[in-house]
Amino acid sequence: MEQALEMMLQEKFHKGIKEASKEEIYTALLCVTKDKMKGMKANTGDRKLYYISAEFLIGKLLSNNLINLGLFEETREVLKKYGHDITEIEEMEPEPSLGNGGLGRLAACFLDSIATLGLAGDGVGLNYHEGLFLQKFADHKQWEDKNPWITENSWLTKTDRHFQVPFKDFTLTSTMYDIDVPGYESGCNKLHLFDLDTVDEGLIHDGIQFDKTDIRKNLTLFLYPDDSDEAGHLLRIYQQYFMVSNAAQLIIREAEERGVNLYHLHEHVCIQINDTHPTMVIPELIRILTSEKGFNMDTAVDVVRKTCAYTNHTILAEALEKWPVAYLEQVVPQLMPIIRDLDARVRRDFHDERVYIIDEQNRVHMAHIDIHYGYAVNGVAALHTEILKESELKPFYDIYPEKFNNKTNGITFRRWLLHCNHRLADYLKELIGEGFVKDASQLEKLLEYQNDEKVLAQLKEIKKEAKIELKNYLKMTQGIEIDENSVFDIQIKRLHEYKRQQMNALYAIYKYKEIKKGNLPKRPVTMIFGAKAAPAYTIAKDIIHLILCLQELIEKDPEVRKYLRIVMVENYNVTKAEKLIPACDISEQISLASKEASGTGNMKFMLNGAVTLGTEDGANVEIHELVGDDNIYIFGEKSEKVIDLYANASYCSKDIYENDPMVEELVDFIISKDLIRIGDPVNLGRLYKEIVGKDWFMTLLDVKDYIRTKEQMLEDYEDEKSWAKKMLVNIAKAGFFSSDRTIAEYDRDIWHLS
Ligand code: 26Q
Repeated sequence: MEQALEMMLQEKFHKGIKEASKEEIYTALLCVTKDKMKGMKANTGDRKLYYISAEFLIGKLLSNNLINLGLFEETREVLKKYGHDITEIEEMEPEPSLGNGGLGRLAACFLDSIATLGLAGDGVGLNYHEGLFLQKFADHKQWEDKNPWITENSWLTKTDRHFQVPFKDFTLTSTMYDIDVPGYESGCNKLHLFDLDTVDEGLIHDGIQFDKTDIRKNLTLFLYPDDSDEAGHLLRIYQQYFMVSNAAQLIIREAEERGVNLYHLHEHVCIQINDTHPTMVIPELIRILTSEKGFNMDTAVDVVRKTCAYTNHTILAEALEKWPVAYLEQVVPQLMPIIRDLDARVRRDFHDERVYIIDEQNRVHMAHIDIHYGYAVNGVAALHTEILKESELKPFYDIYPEKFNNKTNGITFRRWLLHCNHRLADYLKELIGEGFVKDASQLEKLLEYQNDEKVLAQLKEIKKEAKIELKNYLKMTQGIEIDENSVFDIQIKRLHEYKRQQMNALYAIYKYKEIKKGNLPKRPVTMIFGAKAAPAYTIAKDIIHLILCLQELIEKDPEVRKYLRIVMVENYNVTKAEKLIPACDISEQISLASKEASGTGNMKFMLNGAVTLGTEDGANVEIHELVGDDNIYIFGEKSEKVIDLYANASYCSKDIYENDPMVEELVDFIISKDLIRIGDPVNLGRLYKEIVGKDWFMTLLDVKDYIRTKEQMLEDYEDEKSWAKKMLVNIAKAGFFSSDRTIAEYDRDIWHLS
């Protein structure tokens, strides 16, 4: 590495390692690493997977690529020798923000595990120039700005693959960019990101505003542009079709290059559809096979059905995509005859309007296309899959029980342990050997040490060091100084009412009032939030406003801030997650039971020795089963009860508010003089009204049990040894949540690549 780096620096900047700036070293390391990956062998196999996703939240790549190439330690030492610190070099890399949250990060973890298991599988998505917006706080509110990440030297490699993508009024020529995906001690795969040469950042003004109708210039500017209006919806359809038409053409081209007989495509190709966003790949493939490759419709449908599999990530009705026929006619009229034909087949075979593709309001149900015309449907955690089978998708499960299966999500331990928590990873290697890196189940060897006081003390020490590092980072980035001896209680995830950040805010109000009354906690608590709200999601932004107002109220109150702090981290992203997660004591996983399909942050926290405070929702259920009652804090109503409340429309937040003085006092504080003095009465008033009058995600149902349980947790934290044992058990049992396990299951049950 030393020689390669030295040569690259000379070539690019005429400098040696010692004199080069951090930026120059970063750039040179990027180029050296790219060269090394070029020389790697590609994973190959008879059947190749294409994982199509509108999001790939890959995070910074330098360190992870070095780890997977087995070059990280050596590089760190070389840099150290010349007086550079690799963590400072890492900071130079811009984070590609090609995702919103869980679904995009899952796709990135999957790419890492697919490559690591030596499977032939590439990602296919879009090269958004600005990705997701950059979040800024001012006036205690979220503001959005553009977030450019593509610099002259980046991980992208421009290829000479181009395809023609036909829309109603014009045809666009695409360009394919590739990012290498090296496996850990294994071969290399690719992430293919399609783009348009004509896209123009100059279209953007006033934050993230732009002309939504100029498709040639805007198509790949942003991830999910504001979809609050019709032009936004149409642009989303343009993006989706551009993505899948390129994918379909690439898949067929590569199959032909491999000499595959297209009538046997399914034996050599498998397509995973990540949520419904890439669903149009099904009619697009059928269109190409019938109009260009001489297939008749029956055969095309049959081959495509044996090729495609679908993953569902949500049961929120409002997140299930249903496109008006009129929109599709306006953007991709060539698909409509095919979609109508697919619908007619369903109507012929099943006399149940709940499973039709086109409903009586003339909307196309994208998930219905996936389920009828794919060969597998999976949920992302055991509870989620059961809910799909028993309620949300029951009519489909009754027709195709054999298609449904569960694949509990996972995370890559390379990023979420080896990279983000070197101290813990090194200590684990010392204790139980390196085997766990490739076989995560070996983490259970740690259980032998659960009563070993030295080991328990060392785990606490590692946590303390991570807390100090986070403290320094927050001081540097946000000018806020927190206390490493306080309990770090962290909720980081997209802002959504179902995730119930507002319930956590009500806890903050509770604690604030207790401290004011003189009921002082034994140890200070630092509540940390990180969350972006969709730009058009008004209530989500109001919740951010509440949290920022509470933060300010407490910061200005010398009496309270000794015992309670709130920090809302600005522009939460993968890079920040990597700093927050190792430092966490209490992992907040408090969604309304039945609403969080899985969650993956919950897994990252447990792997890094945090204890979960959560509802019986998503993968929390499986975490609970693995660690047992003593090592997790569960509260709140169960999913059956919640589903029942929705079915009977029998939840009434106002009843709880009016009949419980404690709840009333907490909610009233949102519009108290203390907060209105700091914040905006419009935002706070609207949020107050929402919680009292609607509370669709039932905050008030669980808030008291939540407060009680968190208080218990804080008390238990004081028993140092028993808390450290909980940390140890959580780490030891996290092996199940390795995405290597998840991917091995996808391969065994769905993909059959190996
Ligand atoms: C749909 C229609 C129109 C516009 C946008 C969308 C849209 C965009 C993004 C719908 C859903 C998403 C993202 C969903 C997501 O991130 N789901 C999460 O997936 C994780 C991985 O499976 C789970 O762990 C989380 O529980 C789930 O919320």
